[in-house]
Amino acid sequence: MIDLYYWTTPNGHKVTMFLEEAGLPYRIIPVNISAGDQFKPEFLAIAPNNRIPAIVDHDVAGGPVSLFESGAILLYLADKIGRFIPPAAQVQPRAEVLQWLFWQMGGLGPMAGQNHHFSQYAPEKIPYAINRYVNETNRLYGVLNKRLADRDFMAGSAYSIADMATYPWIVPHERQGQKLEDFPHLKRWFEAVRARPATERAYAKAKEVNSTPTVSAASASLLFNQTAKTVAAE
Ligand SMILES: N[C@@H](CCC(=O)N[C@@H](CS)C(=O)NCC(=O)O)C(=O)O
Repeated sequence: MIDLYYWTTPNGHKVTMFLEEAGLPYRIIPVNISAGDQFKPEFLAIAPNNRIPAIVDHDVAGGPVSLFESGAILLYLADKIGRFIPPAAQVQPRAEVLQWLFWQMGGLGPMAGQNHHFSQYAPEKIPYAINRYVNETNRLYGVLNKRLADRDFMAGSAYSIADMATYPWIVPHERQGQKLEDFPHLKRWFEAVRARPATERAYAKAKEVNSTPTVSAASASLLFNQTAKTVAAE
């Protein structure tokens, strides 16, 4: 059994998408980041960065194993079951998955996250910041669109953890100031991933856990005023 520390945000969806694809048994432990659950000592013991998702895998000899960071979790789980990433012996096919997984982790996720922040949540509308992140998101959509022009999925013909990492960050494309019509190959891929039964189950599960927006007037100060003091040892 895998314990998934989860909230209903893009980085959380990545892991439910994987677990639903894989058919691995798991238990969701909601970490309501709007209410401050991410600062509870029992969560910080597993996820010292006070961010979801995190997992504890009890089904390991000598375990349990605990992990935070969605990219690390996807890679660990894919290697665990030998699916959604080729094995190390297939050097180039595995590298295709890794580079696009890390492209999402280091590029699309952080840039789209700042896009959401400055376009929607910042109390001050700062045109420079909004343009910077909307444009950077647009550039990344263009890179992905080009990549998908001649292959079904990001790493090639097989659905992989790179696709699972990326899809939840394309779901809010309207909030990111992007039009999927401008990116026909990305749109085709997006619709194909959306139609996968495991994706549908993952998003249905999210609705069971929480149906309210994570960022509200009440939660904004908790989410957007964090410093080292917030996570300092007691
Ligand atoms: N790089 C991290 C980012 C995780 C992350 O930003 N999680 C957000 C939700 S999508 C969170 O837990 N936020 C809580 C907070 O800001 O206190 C990952 O991919 O796991």
